[in-house]
Amino acid sequence: MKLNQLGSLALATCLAGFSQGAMAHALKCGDLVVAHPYATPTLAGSQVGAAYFMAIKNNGKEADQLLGAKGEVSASVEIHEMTMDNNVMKMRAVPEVQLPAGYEVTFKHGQANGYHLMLMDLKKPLKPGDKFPLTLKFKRAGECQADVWVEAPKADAHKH
Ligand SMILES: [Cu+2]
Repeated sequence: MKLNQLGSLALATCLAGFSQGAMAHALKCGDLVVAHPYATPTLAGSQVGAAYFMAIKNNGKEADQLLGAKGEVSASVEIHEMTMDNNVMKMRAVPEVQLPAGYEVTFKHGQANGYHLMLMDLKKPLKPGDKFPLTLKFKRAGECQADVWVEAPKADAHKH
C-alpha cells in the first residue's frame, strides 16, 4: 500500500512536470513536437546567434525533414551541424535534417554532435529574457511558428 502510494505519487509528479513543461513551451506542428525552442544570448559585437530545441520528435508514421527557418530576427537562417574532429568543434551548413518516424532528434547546445539554427546577420543583439518568433519549415508538416526564448547557456561549448 505504501509502496503503491509512493509509486503513484512519483508518477503523478512526473506527469505534472512533463505536461507543465510541454504546455509552457512546446510547439506542435502536424505530427512533430518541437520541445523548448531557445536561443543563446549573443556575444558582444557578434552579428550571429544560434537557436536550439531540446528536441524535435516525429510522432508520425512517415519521415519528415527540417528544411530551414526564417524570421524577422535575422537576415537569414542556416541549419548547422556540429561535429567533433580531433577534439575540435566544427560547424558546417547542411541543407536539411532528417526526422525519421518515431524518432527524437536533439538540437541542444553544447553537444559534441548536434544541430542548431544559425541566425545570420542579426538585426539586434539577443538578450536573456527576449522572445522572438521563428518560422520553421518542414517537408511534410509545412511551416510552423516557434516562440524562441533567449536563455543564457549553462555551459558554453559552442563558439563562433
Ligand atoms: Cu553555427
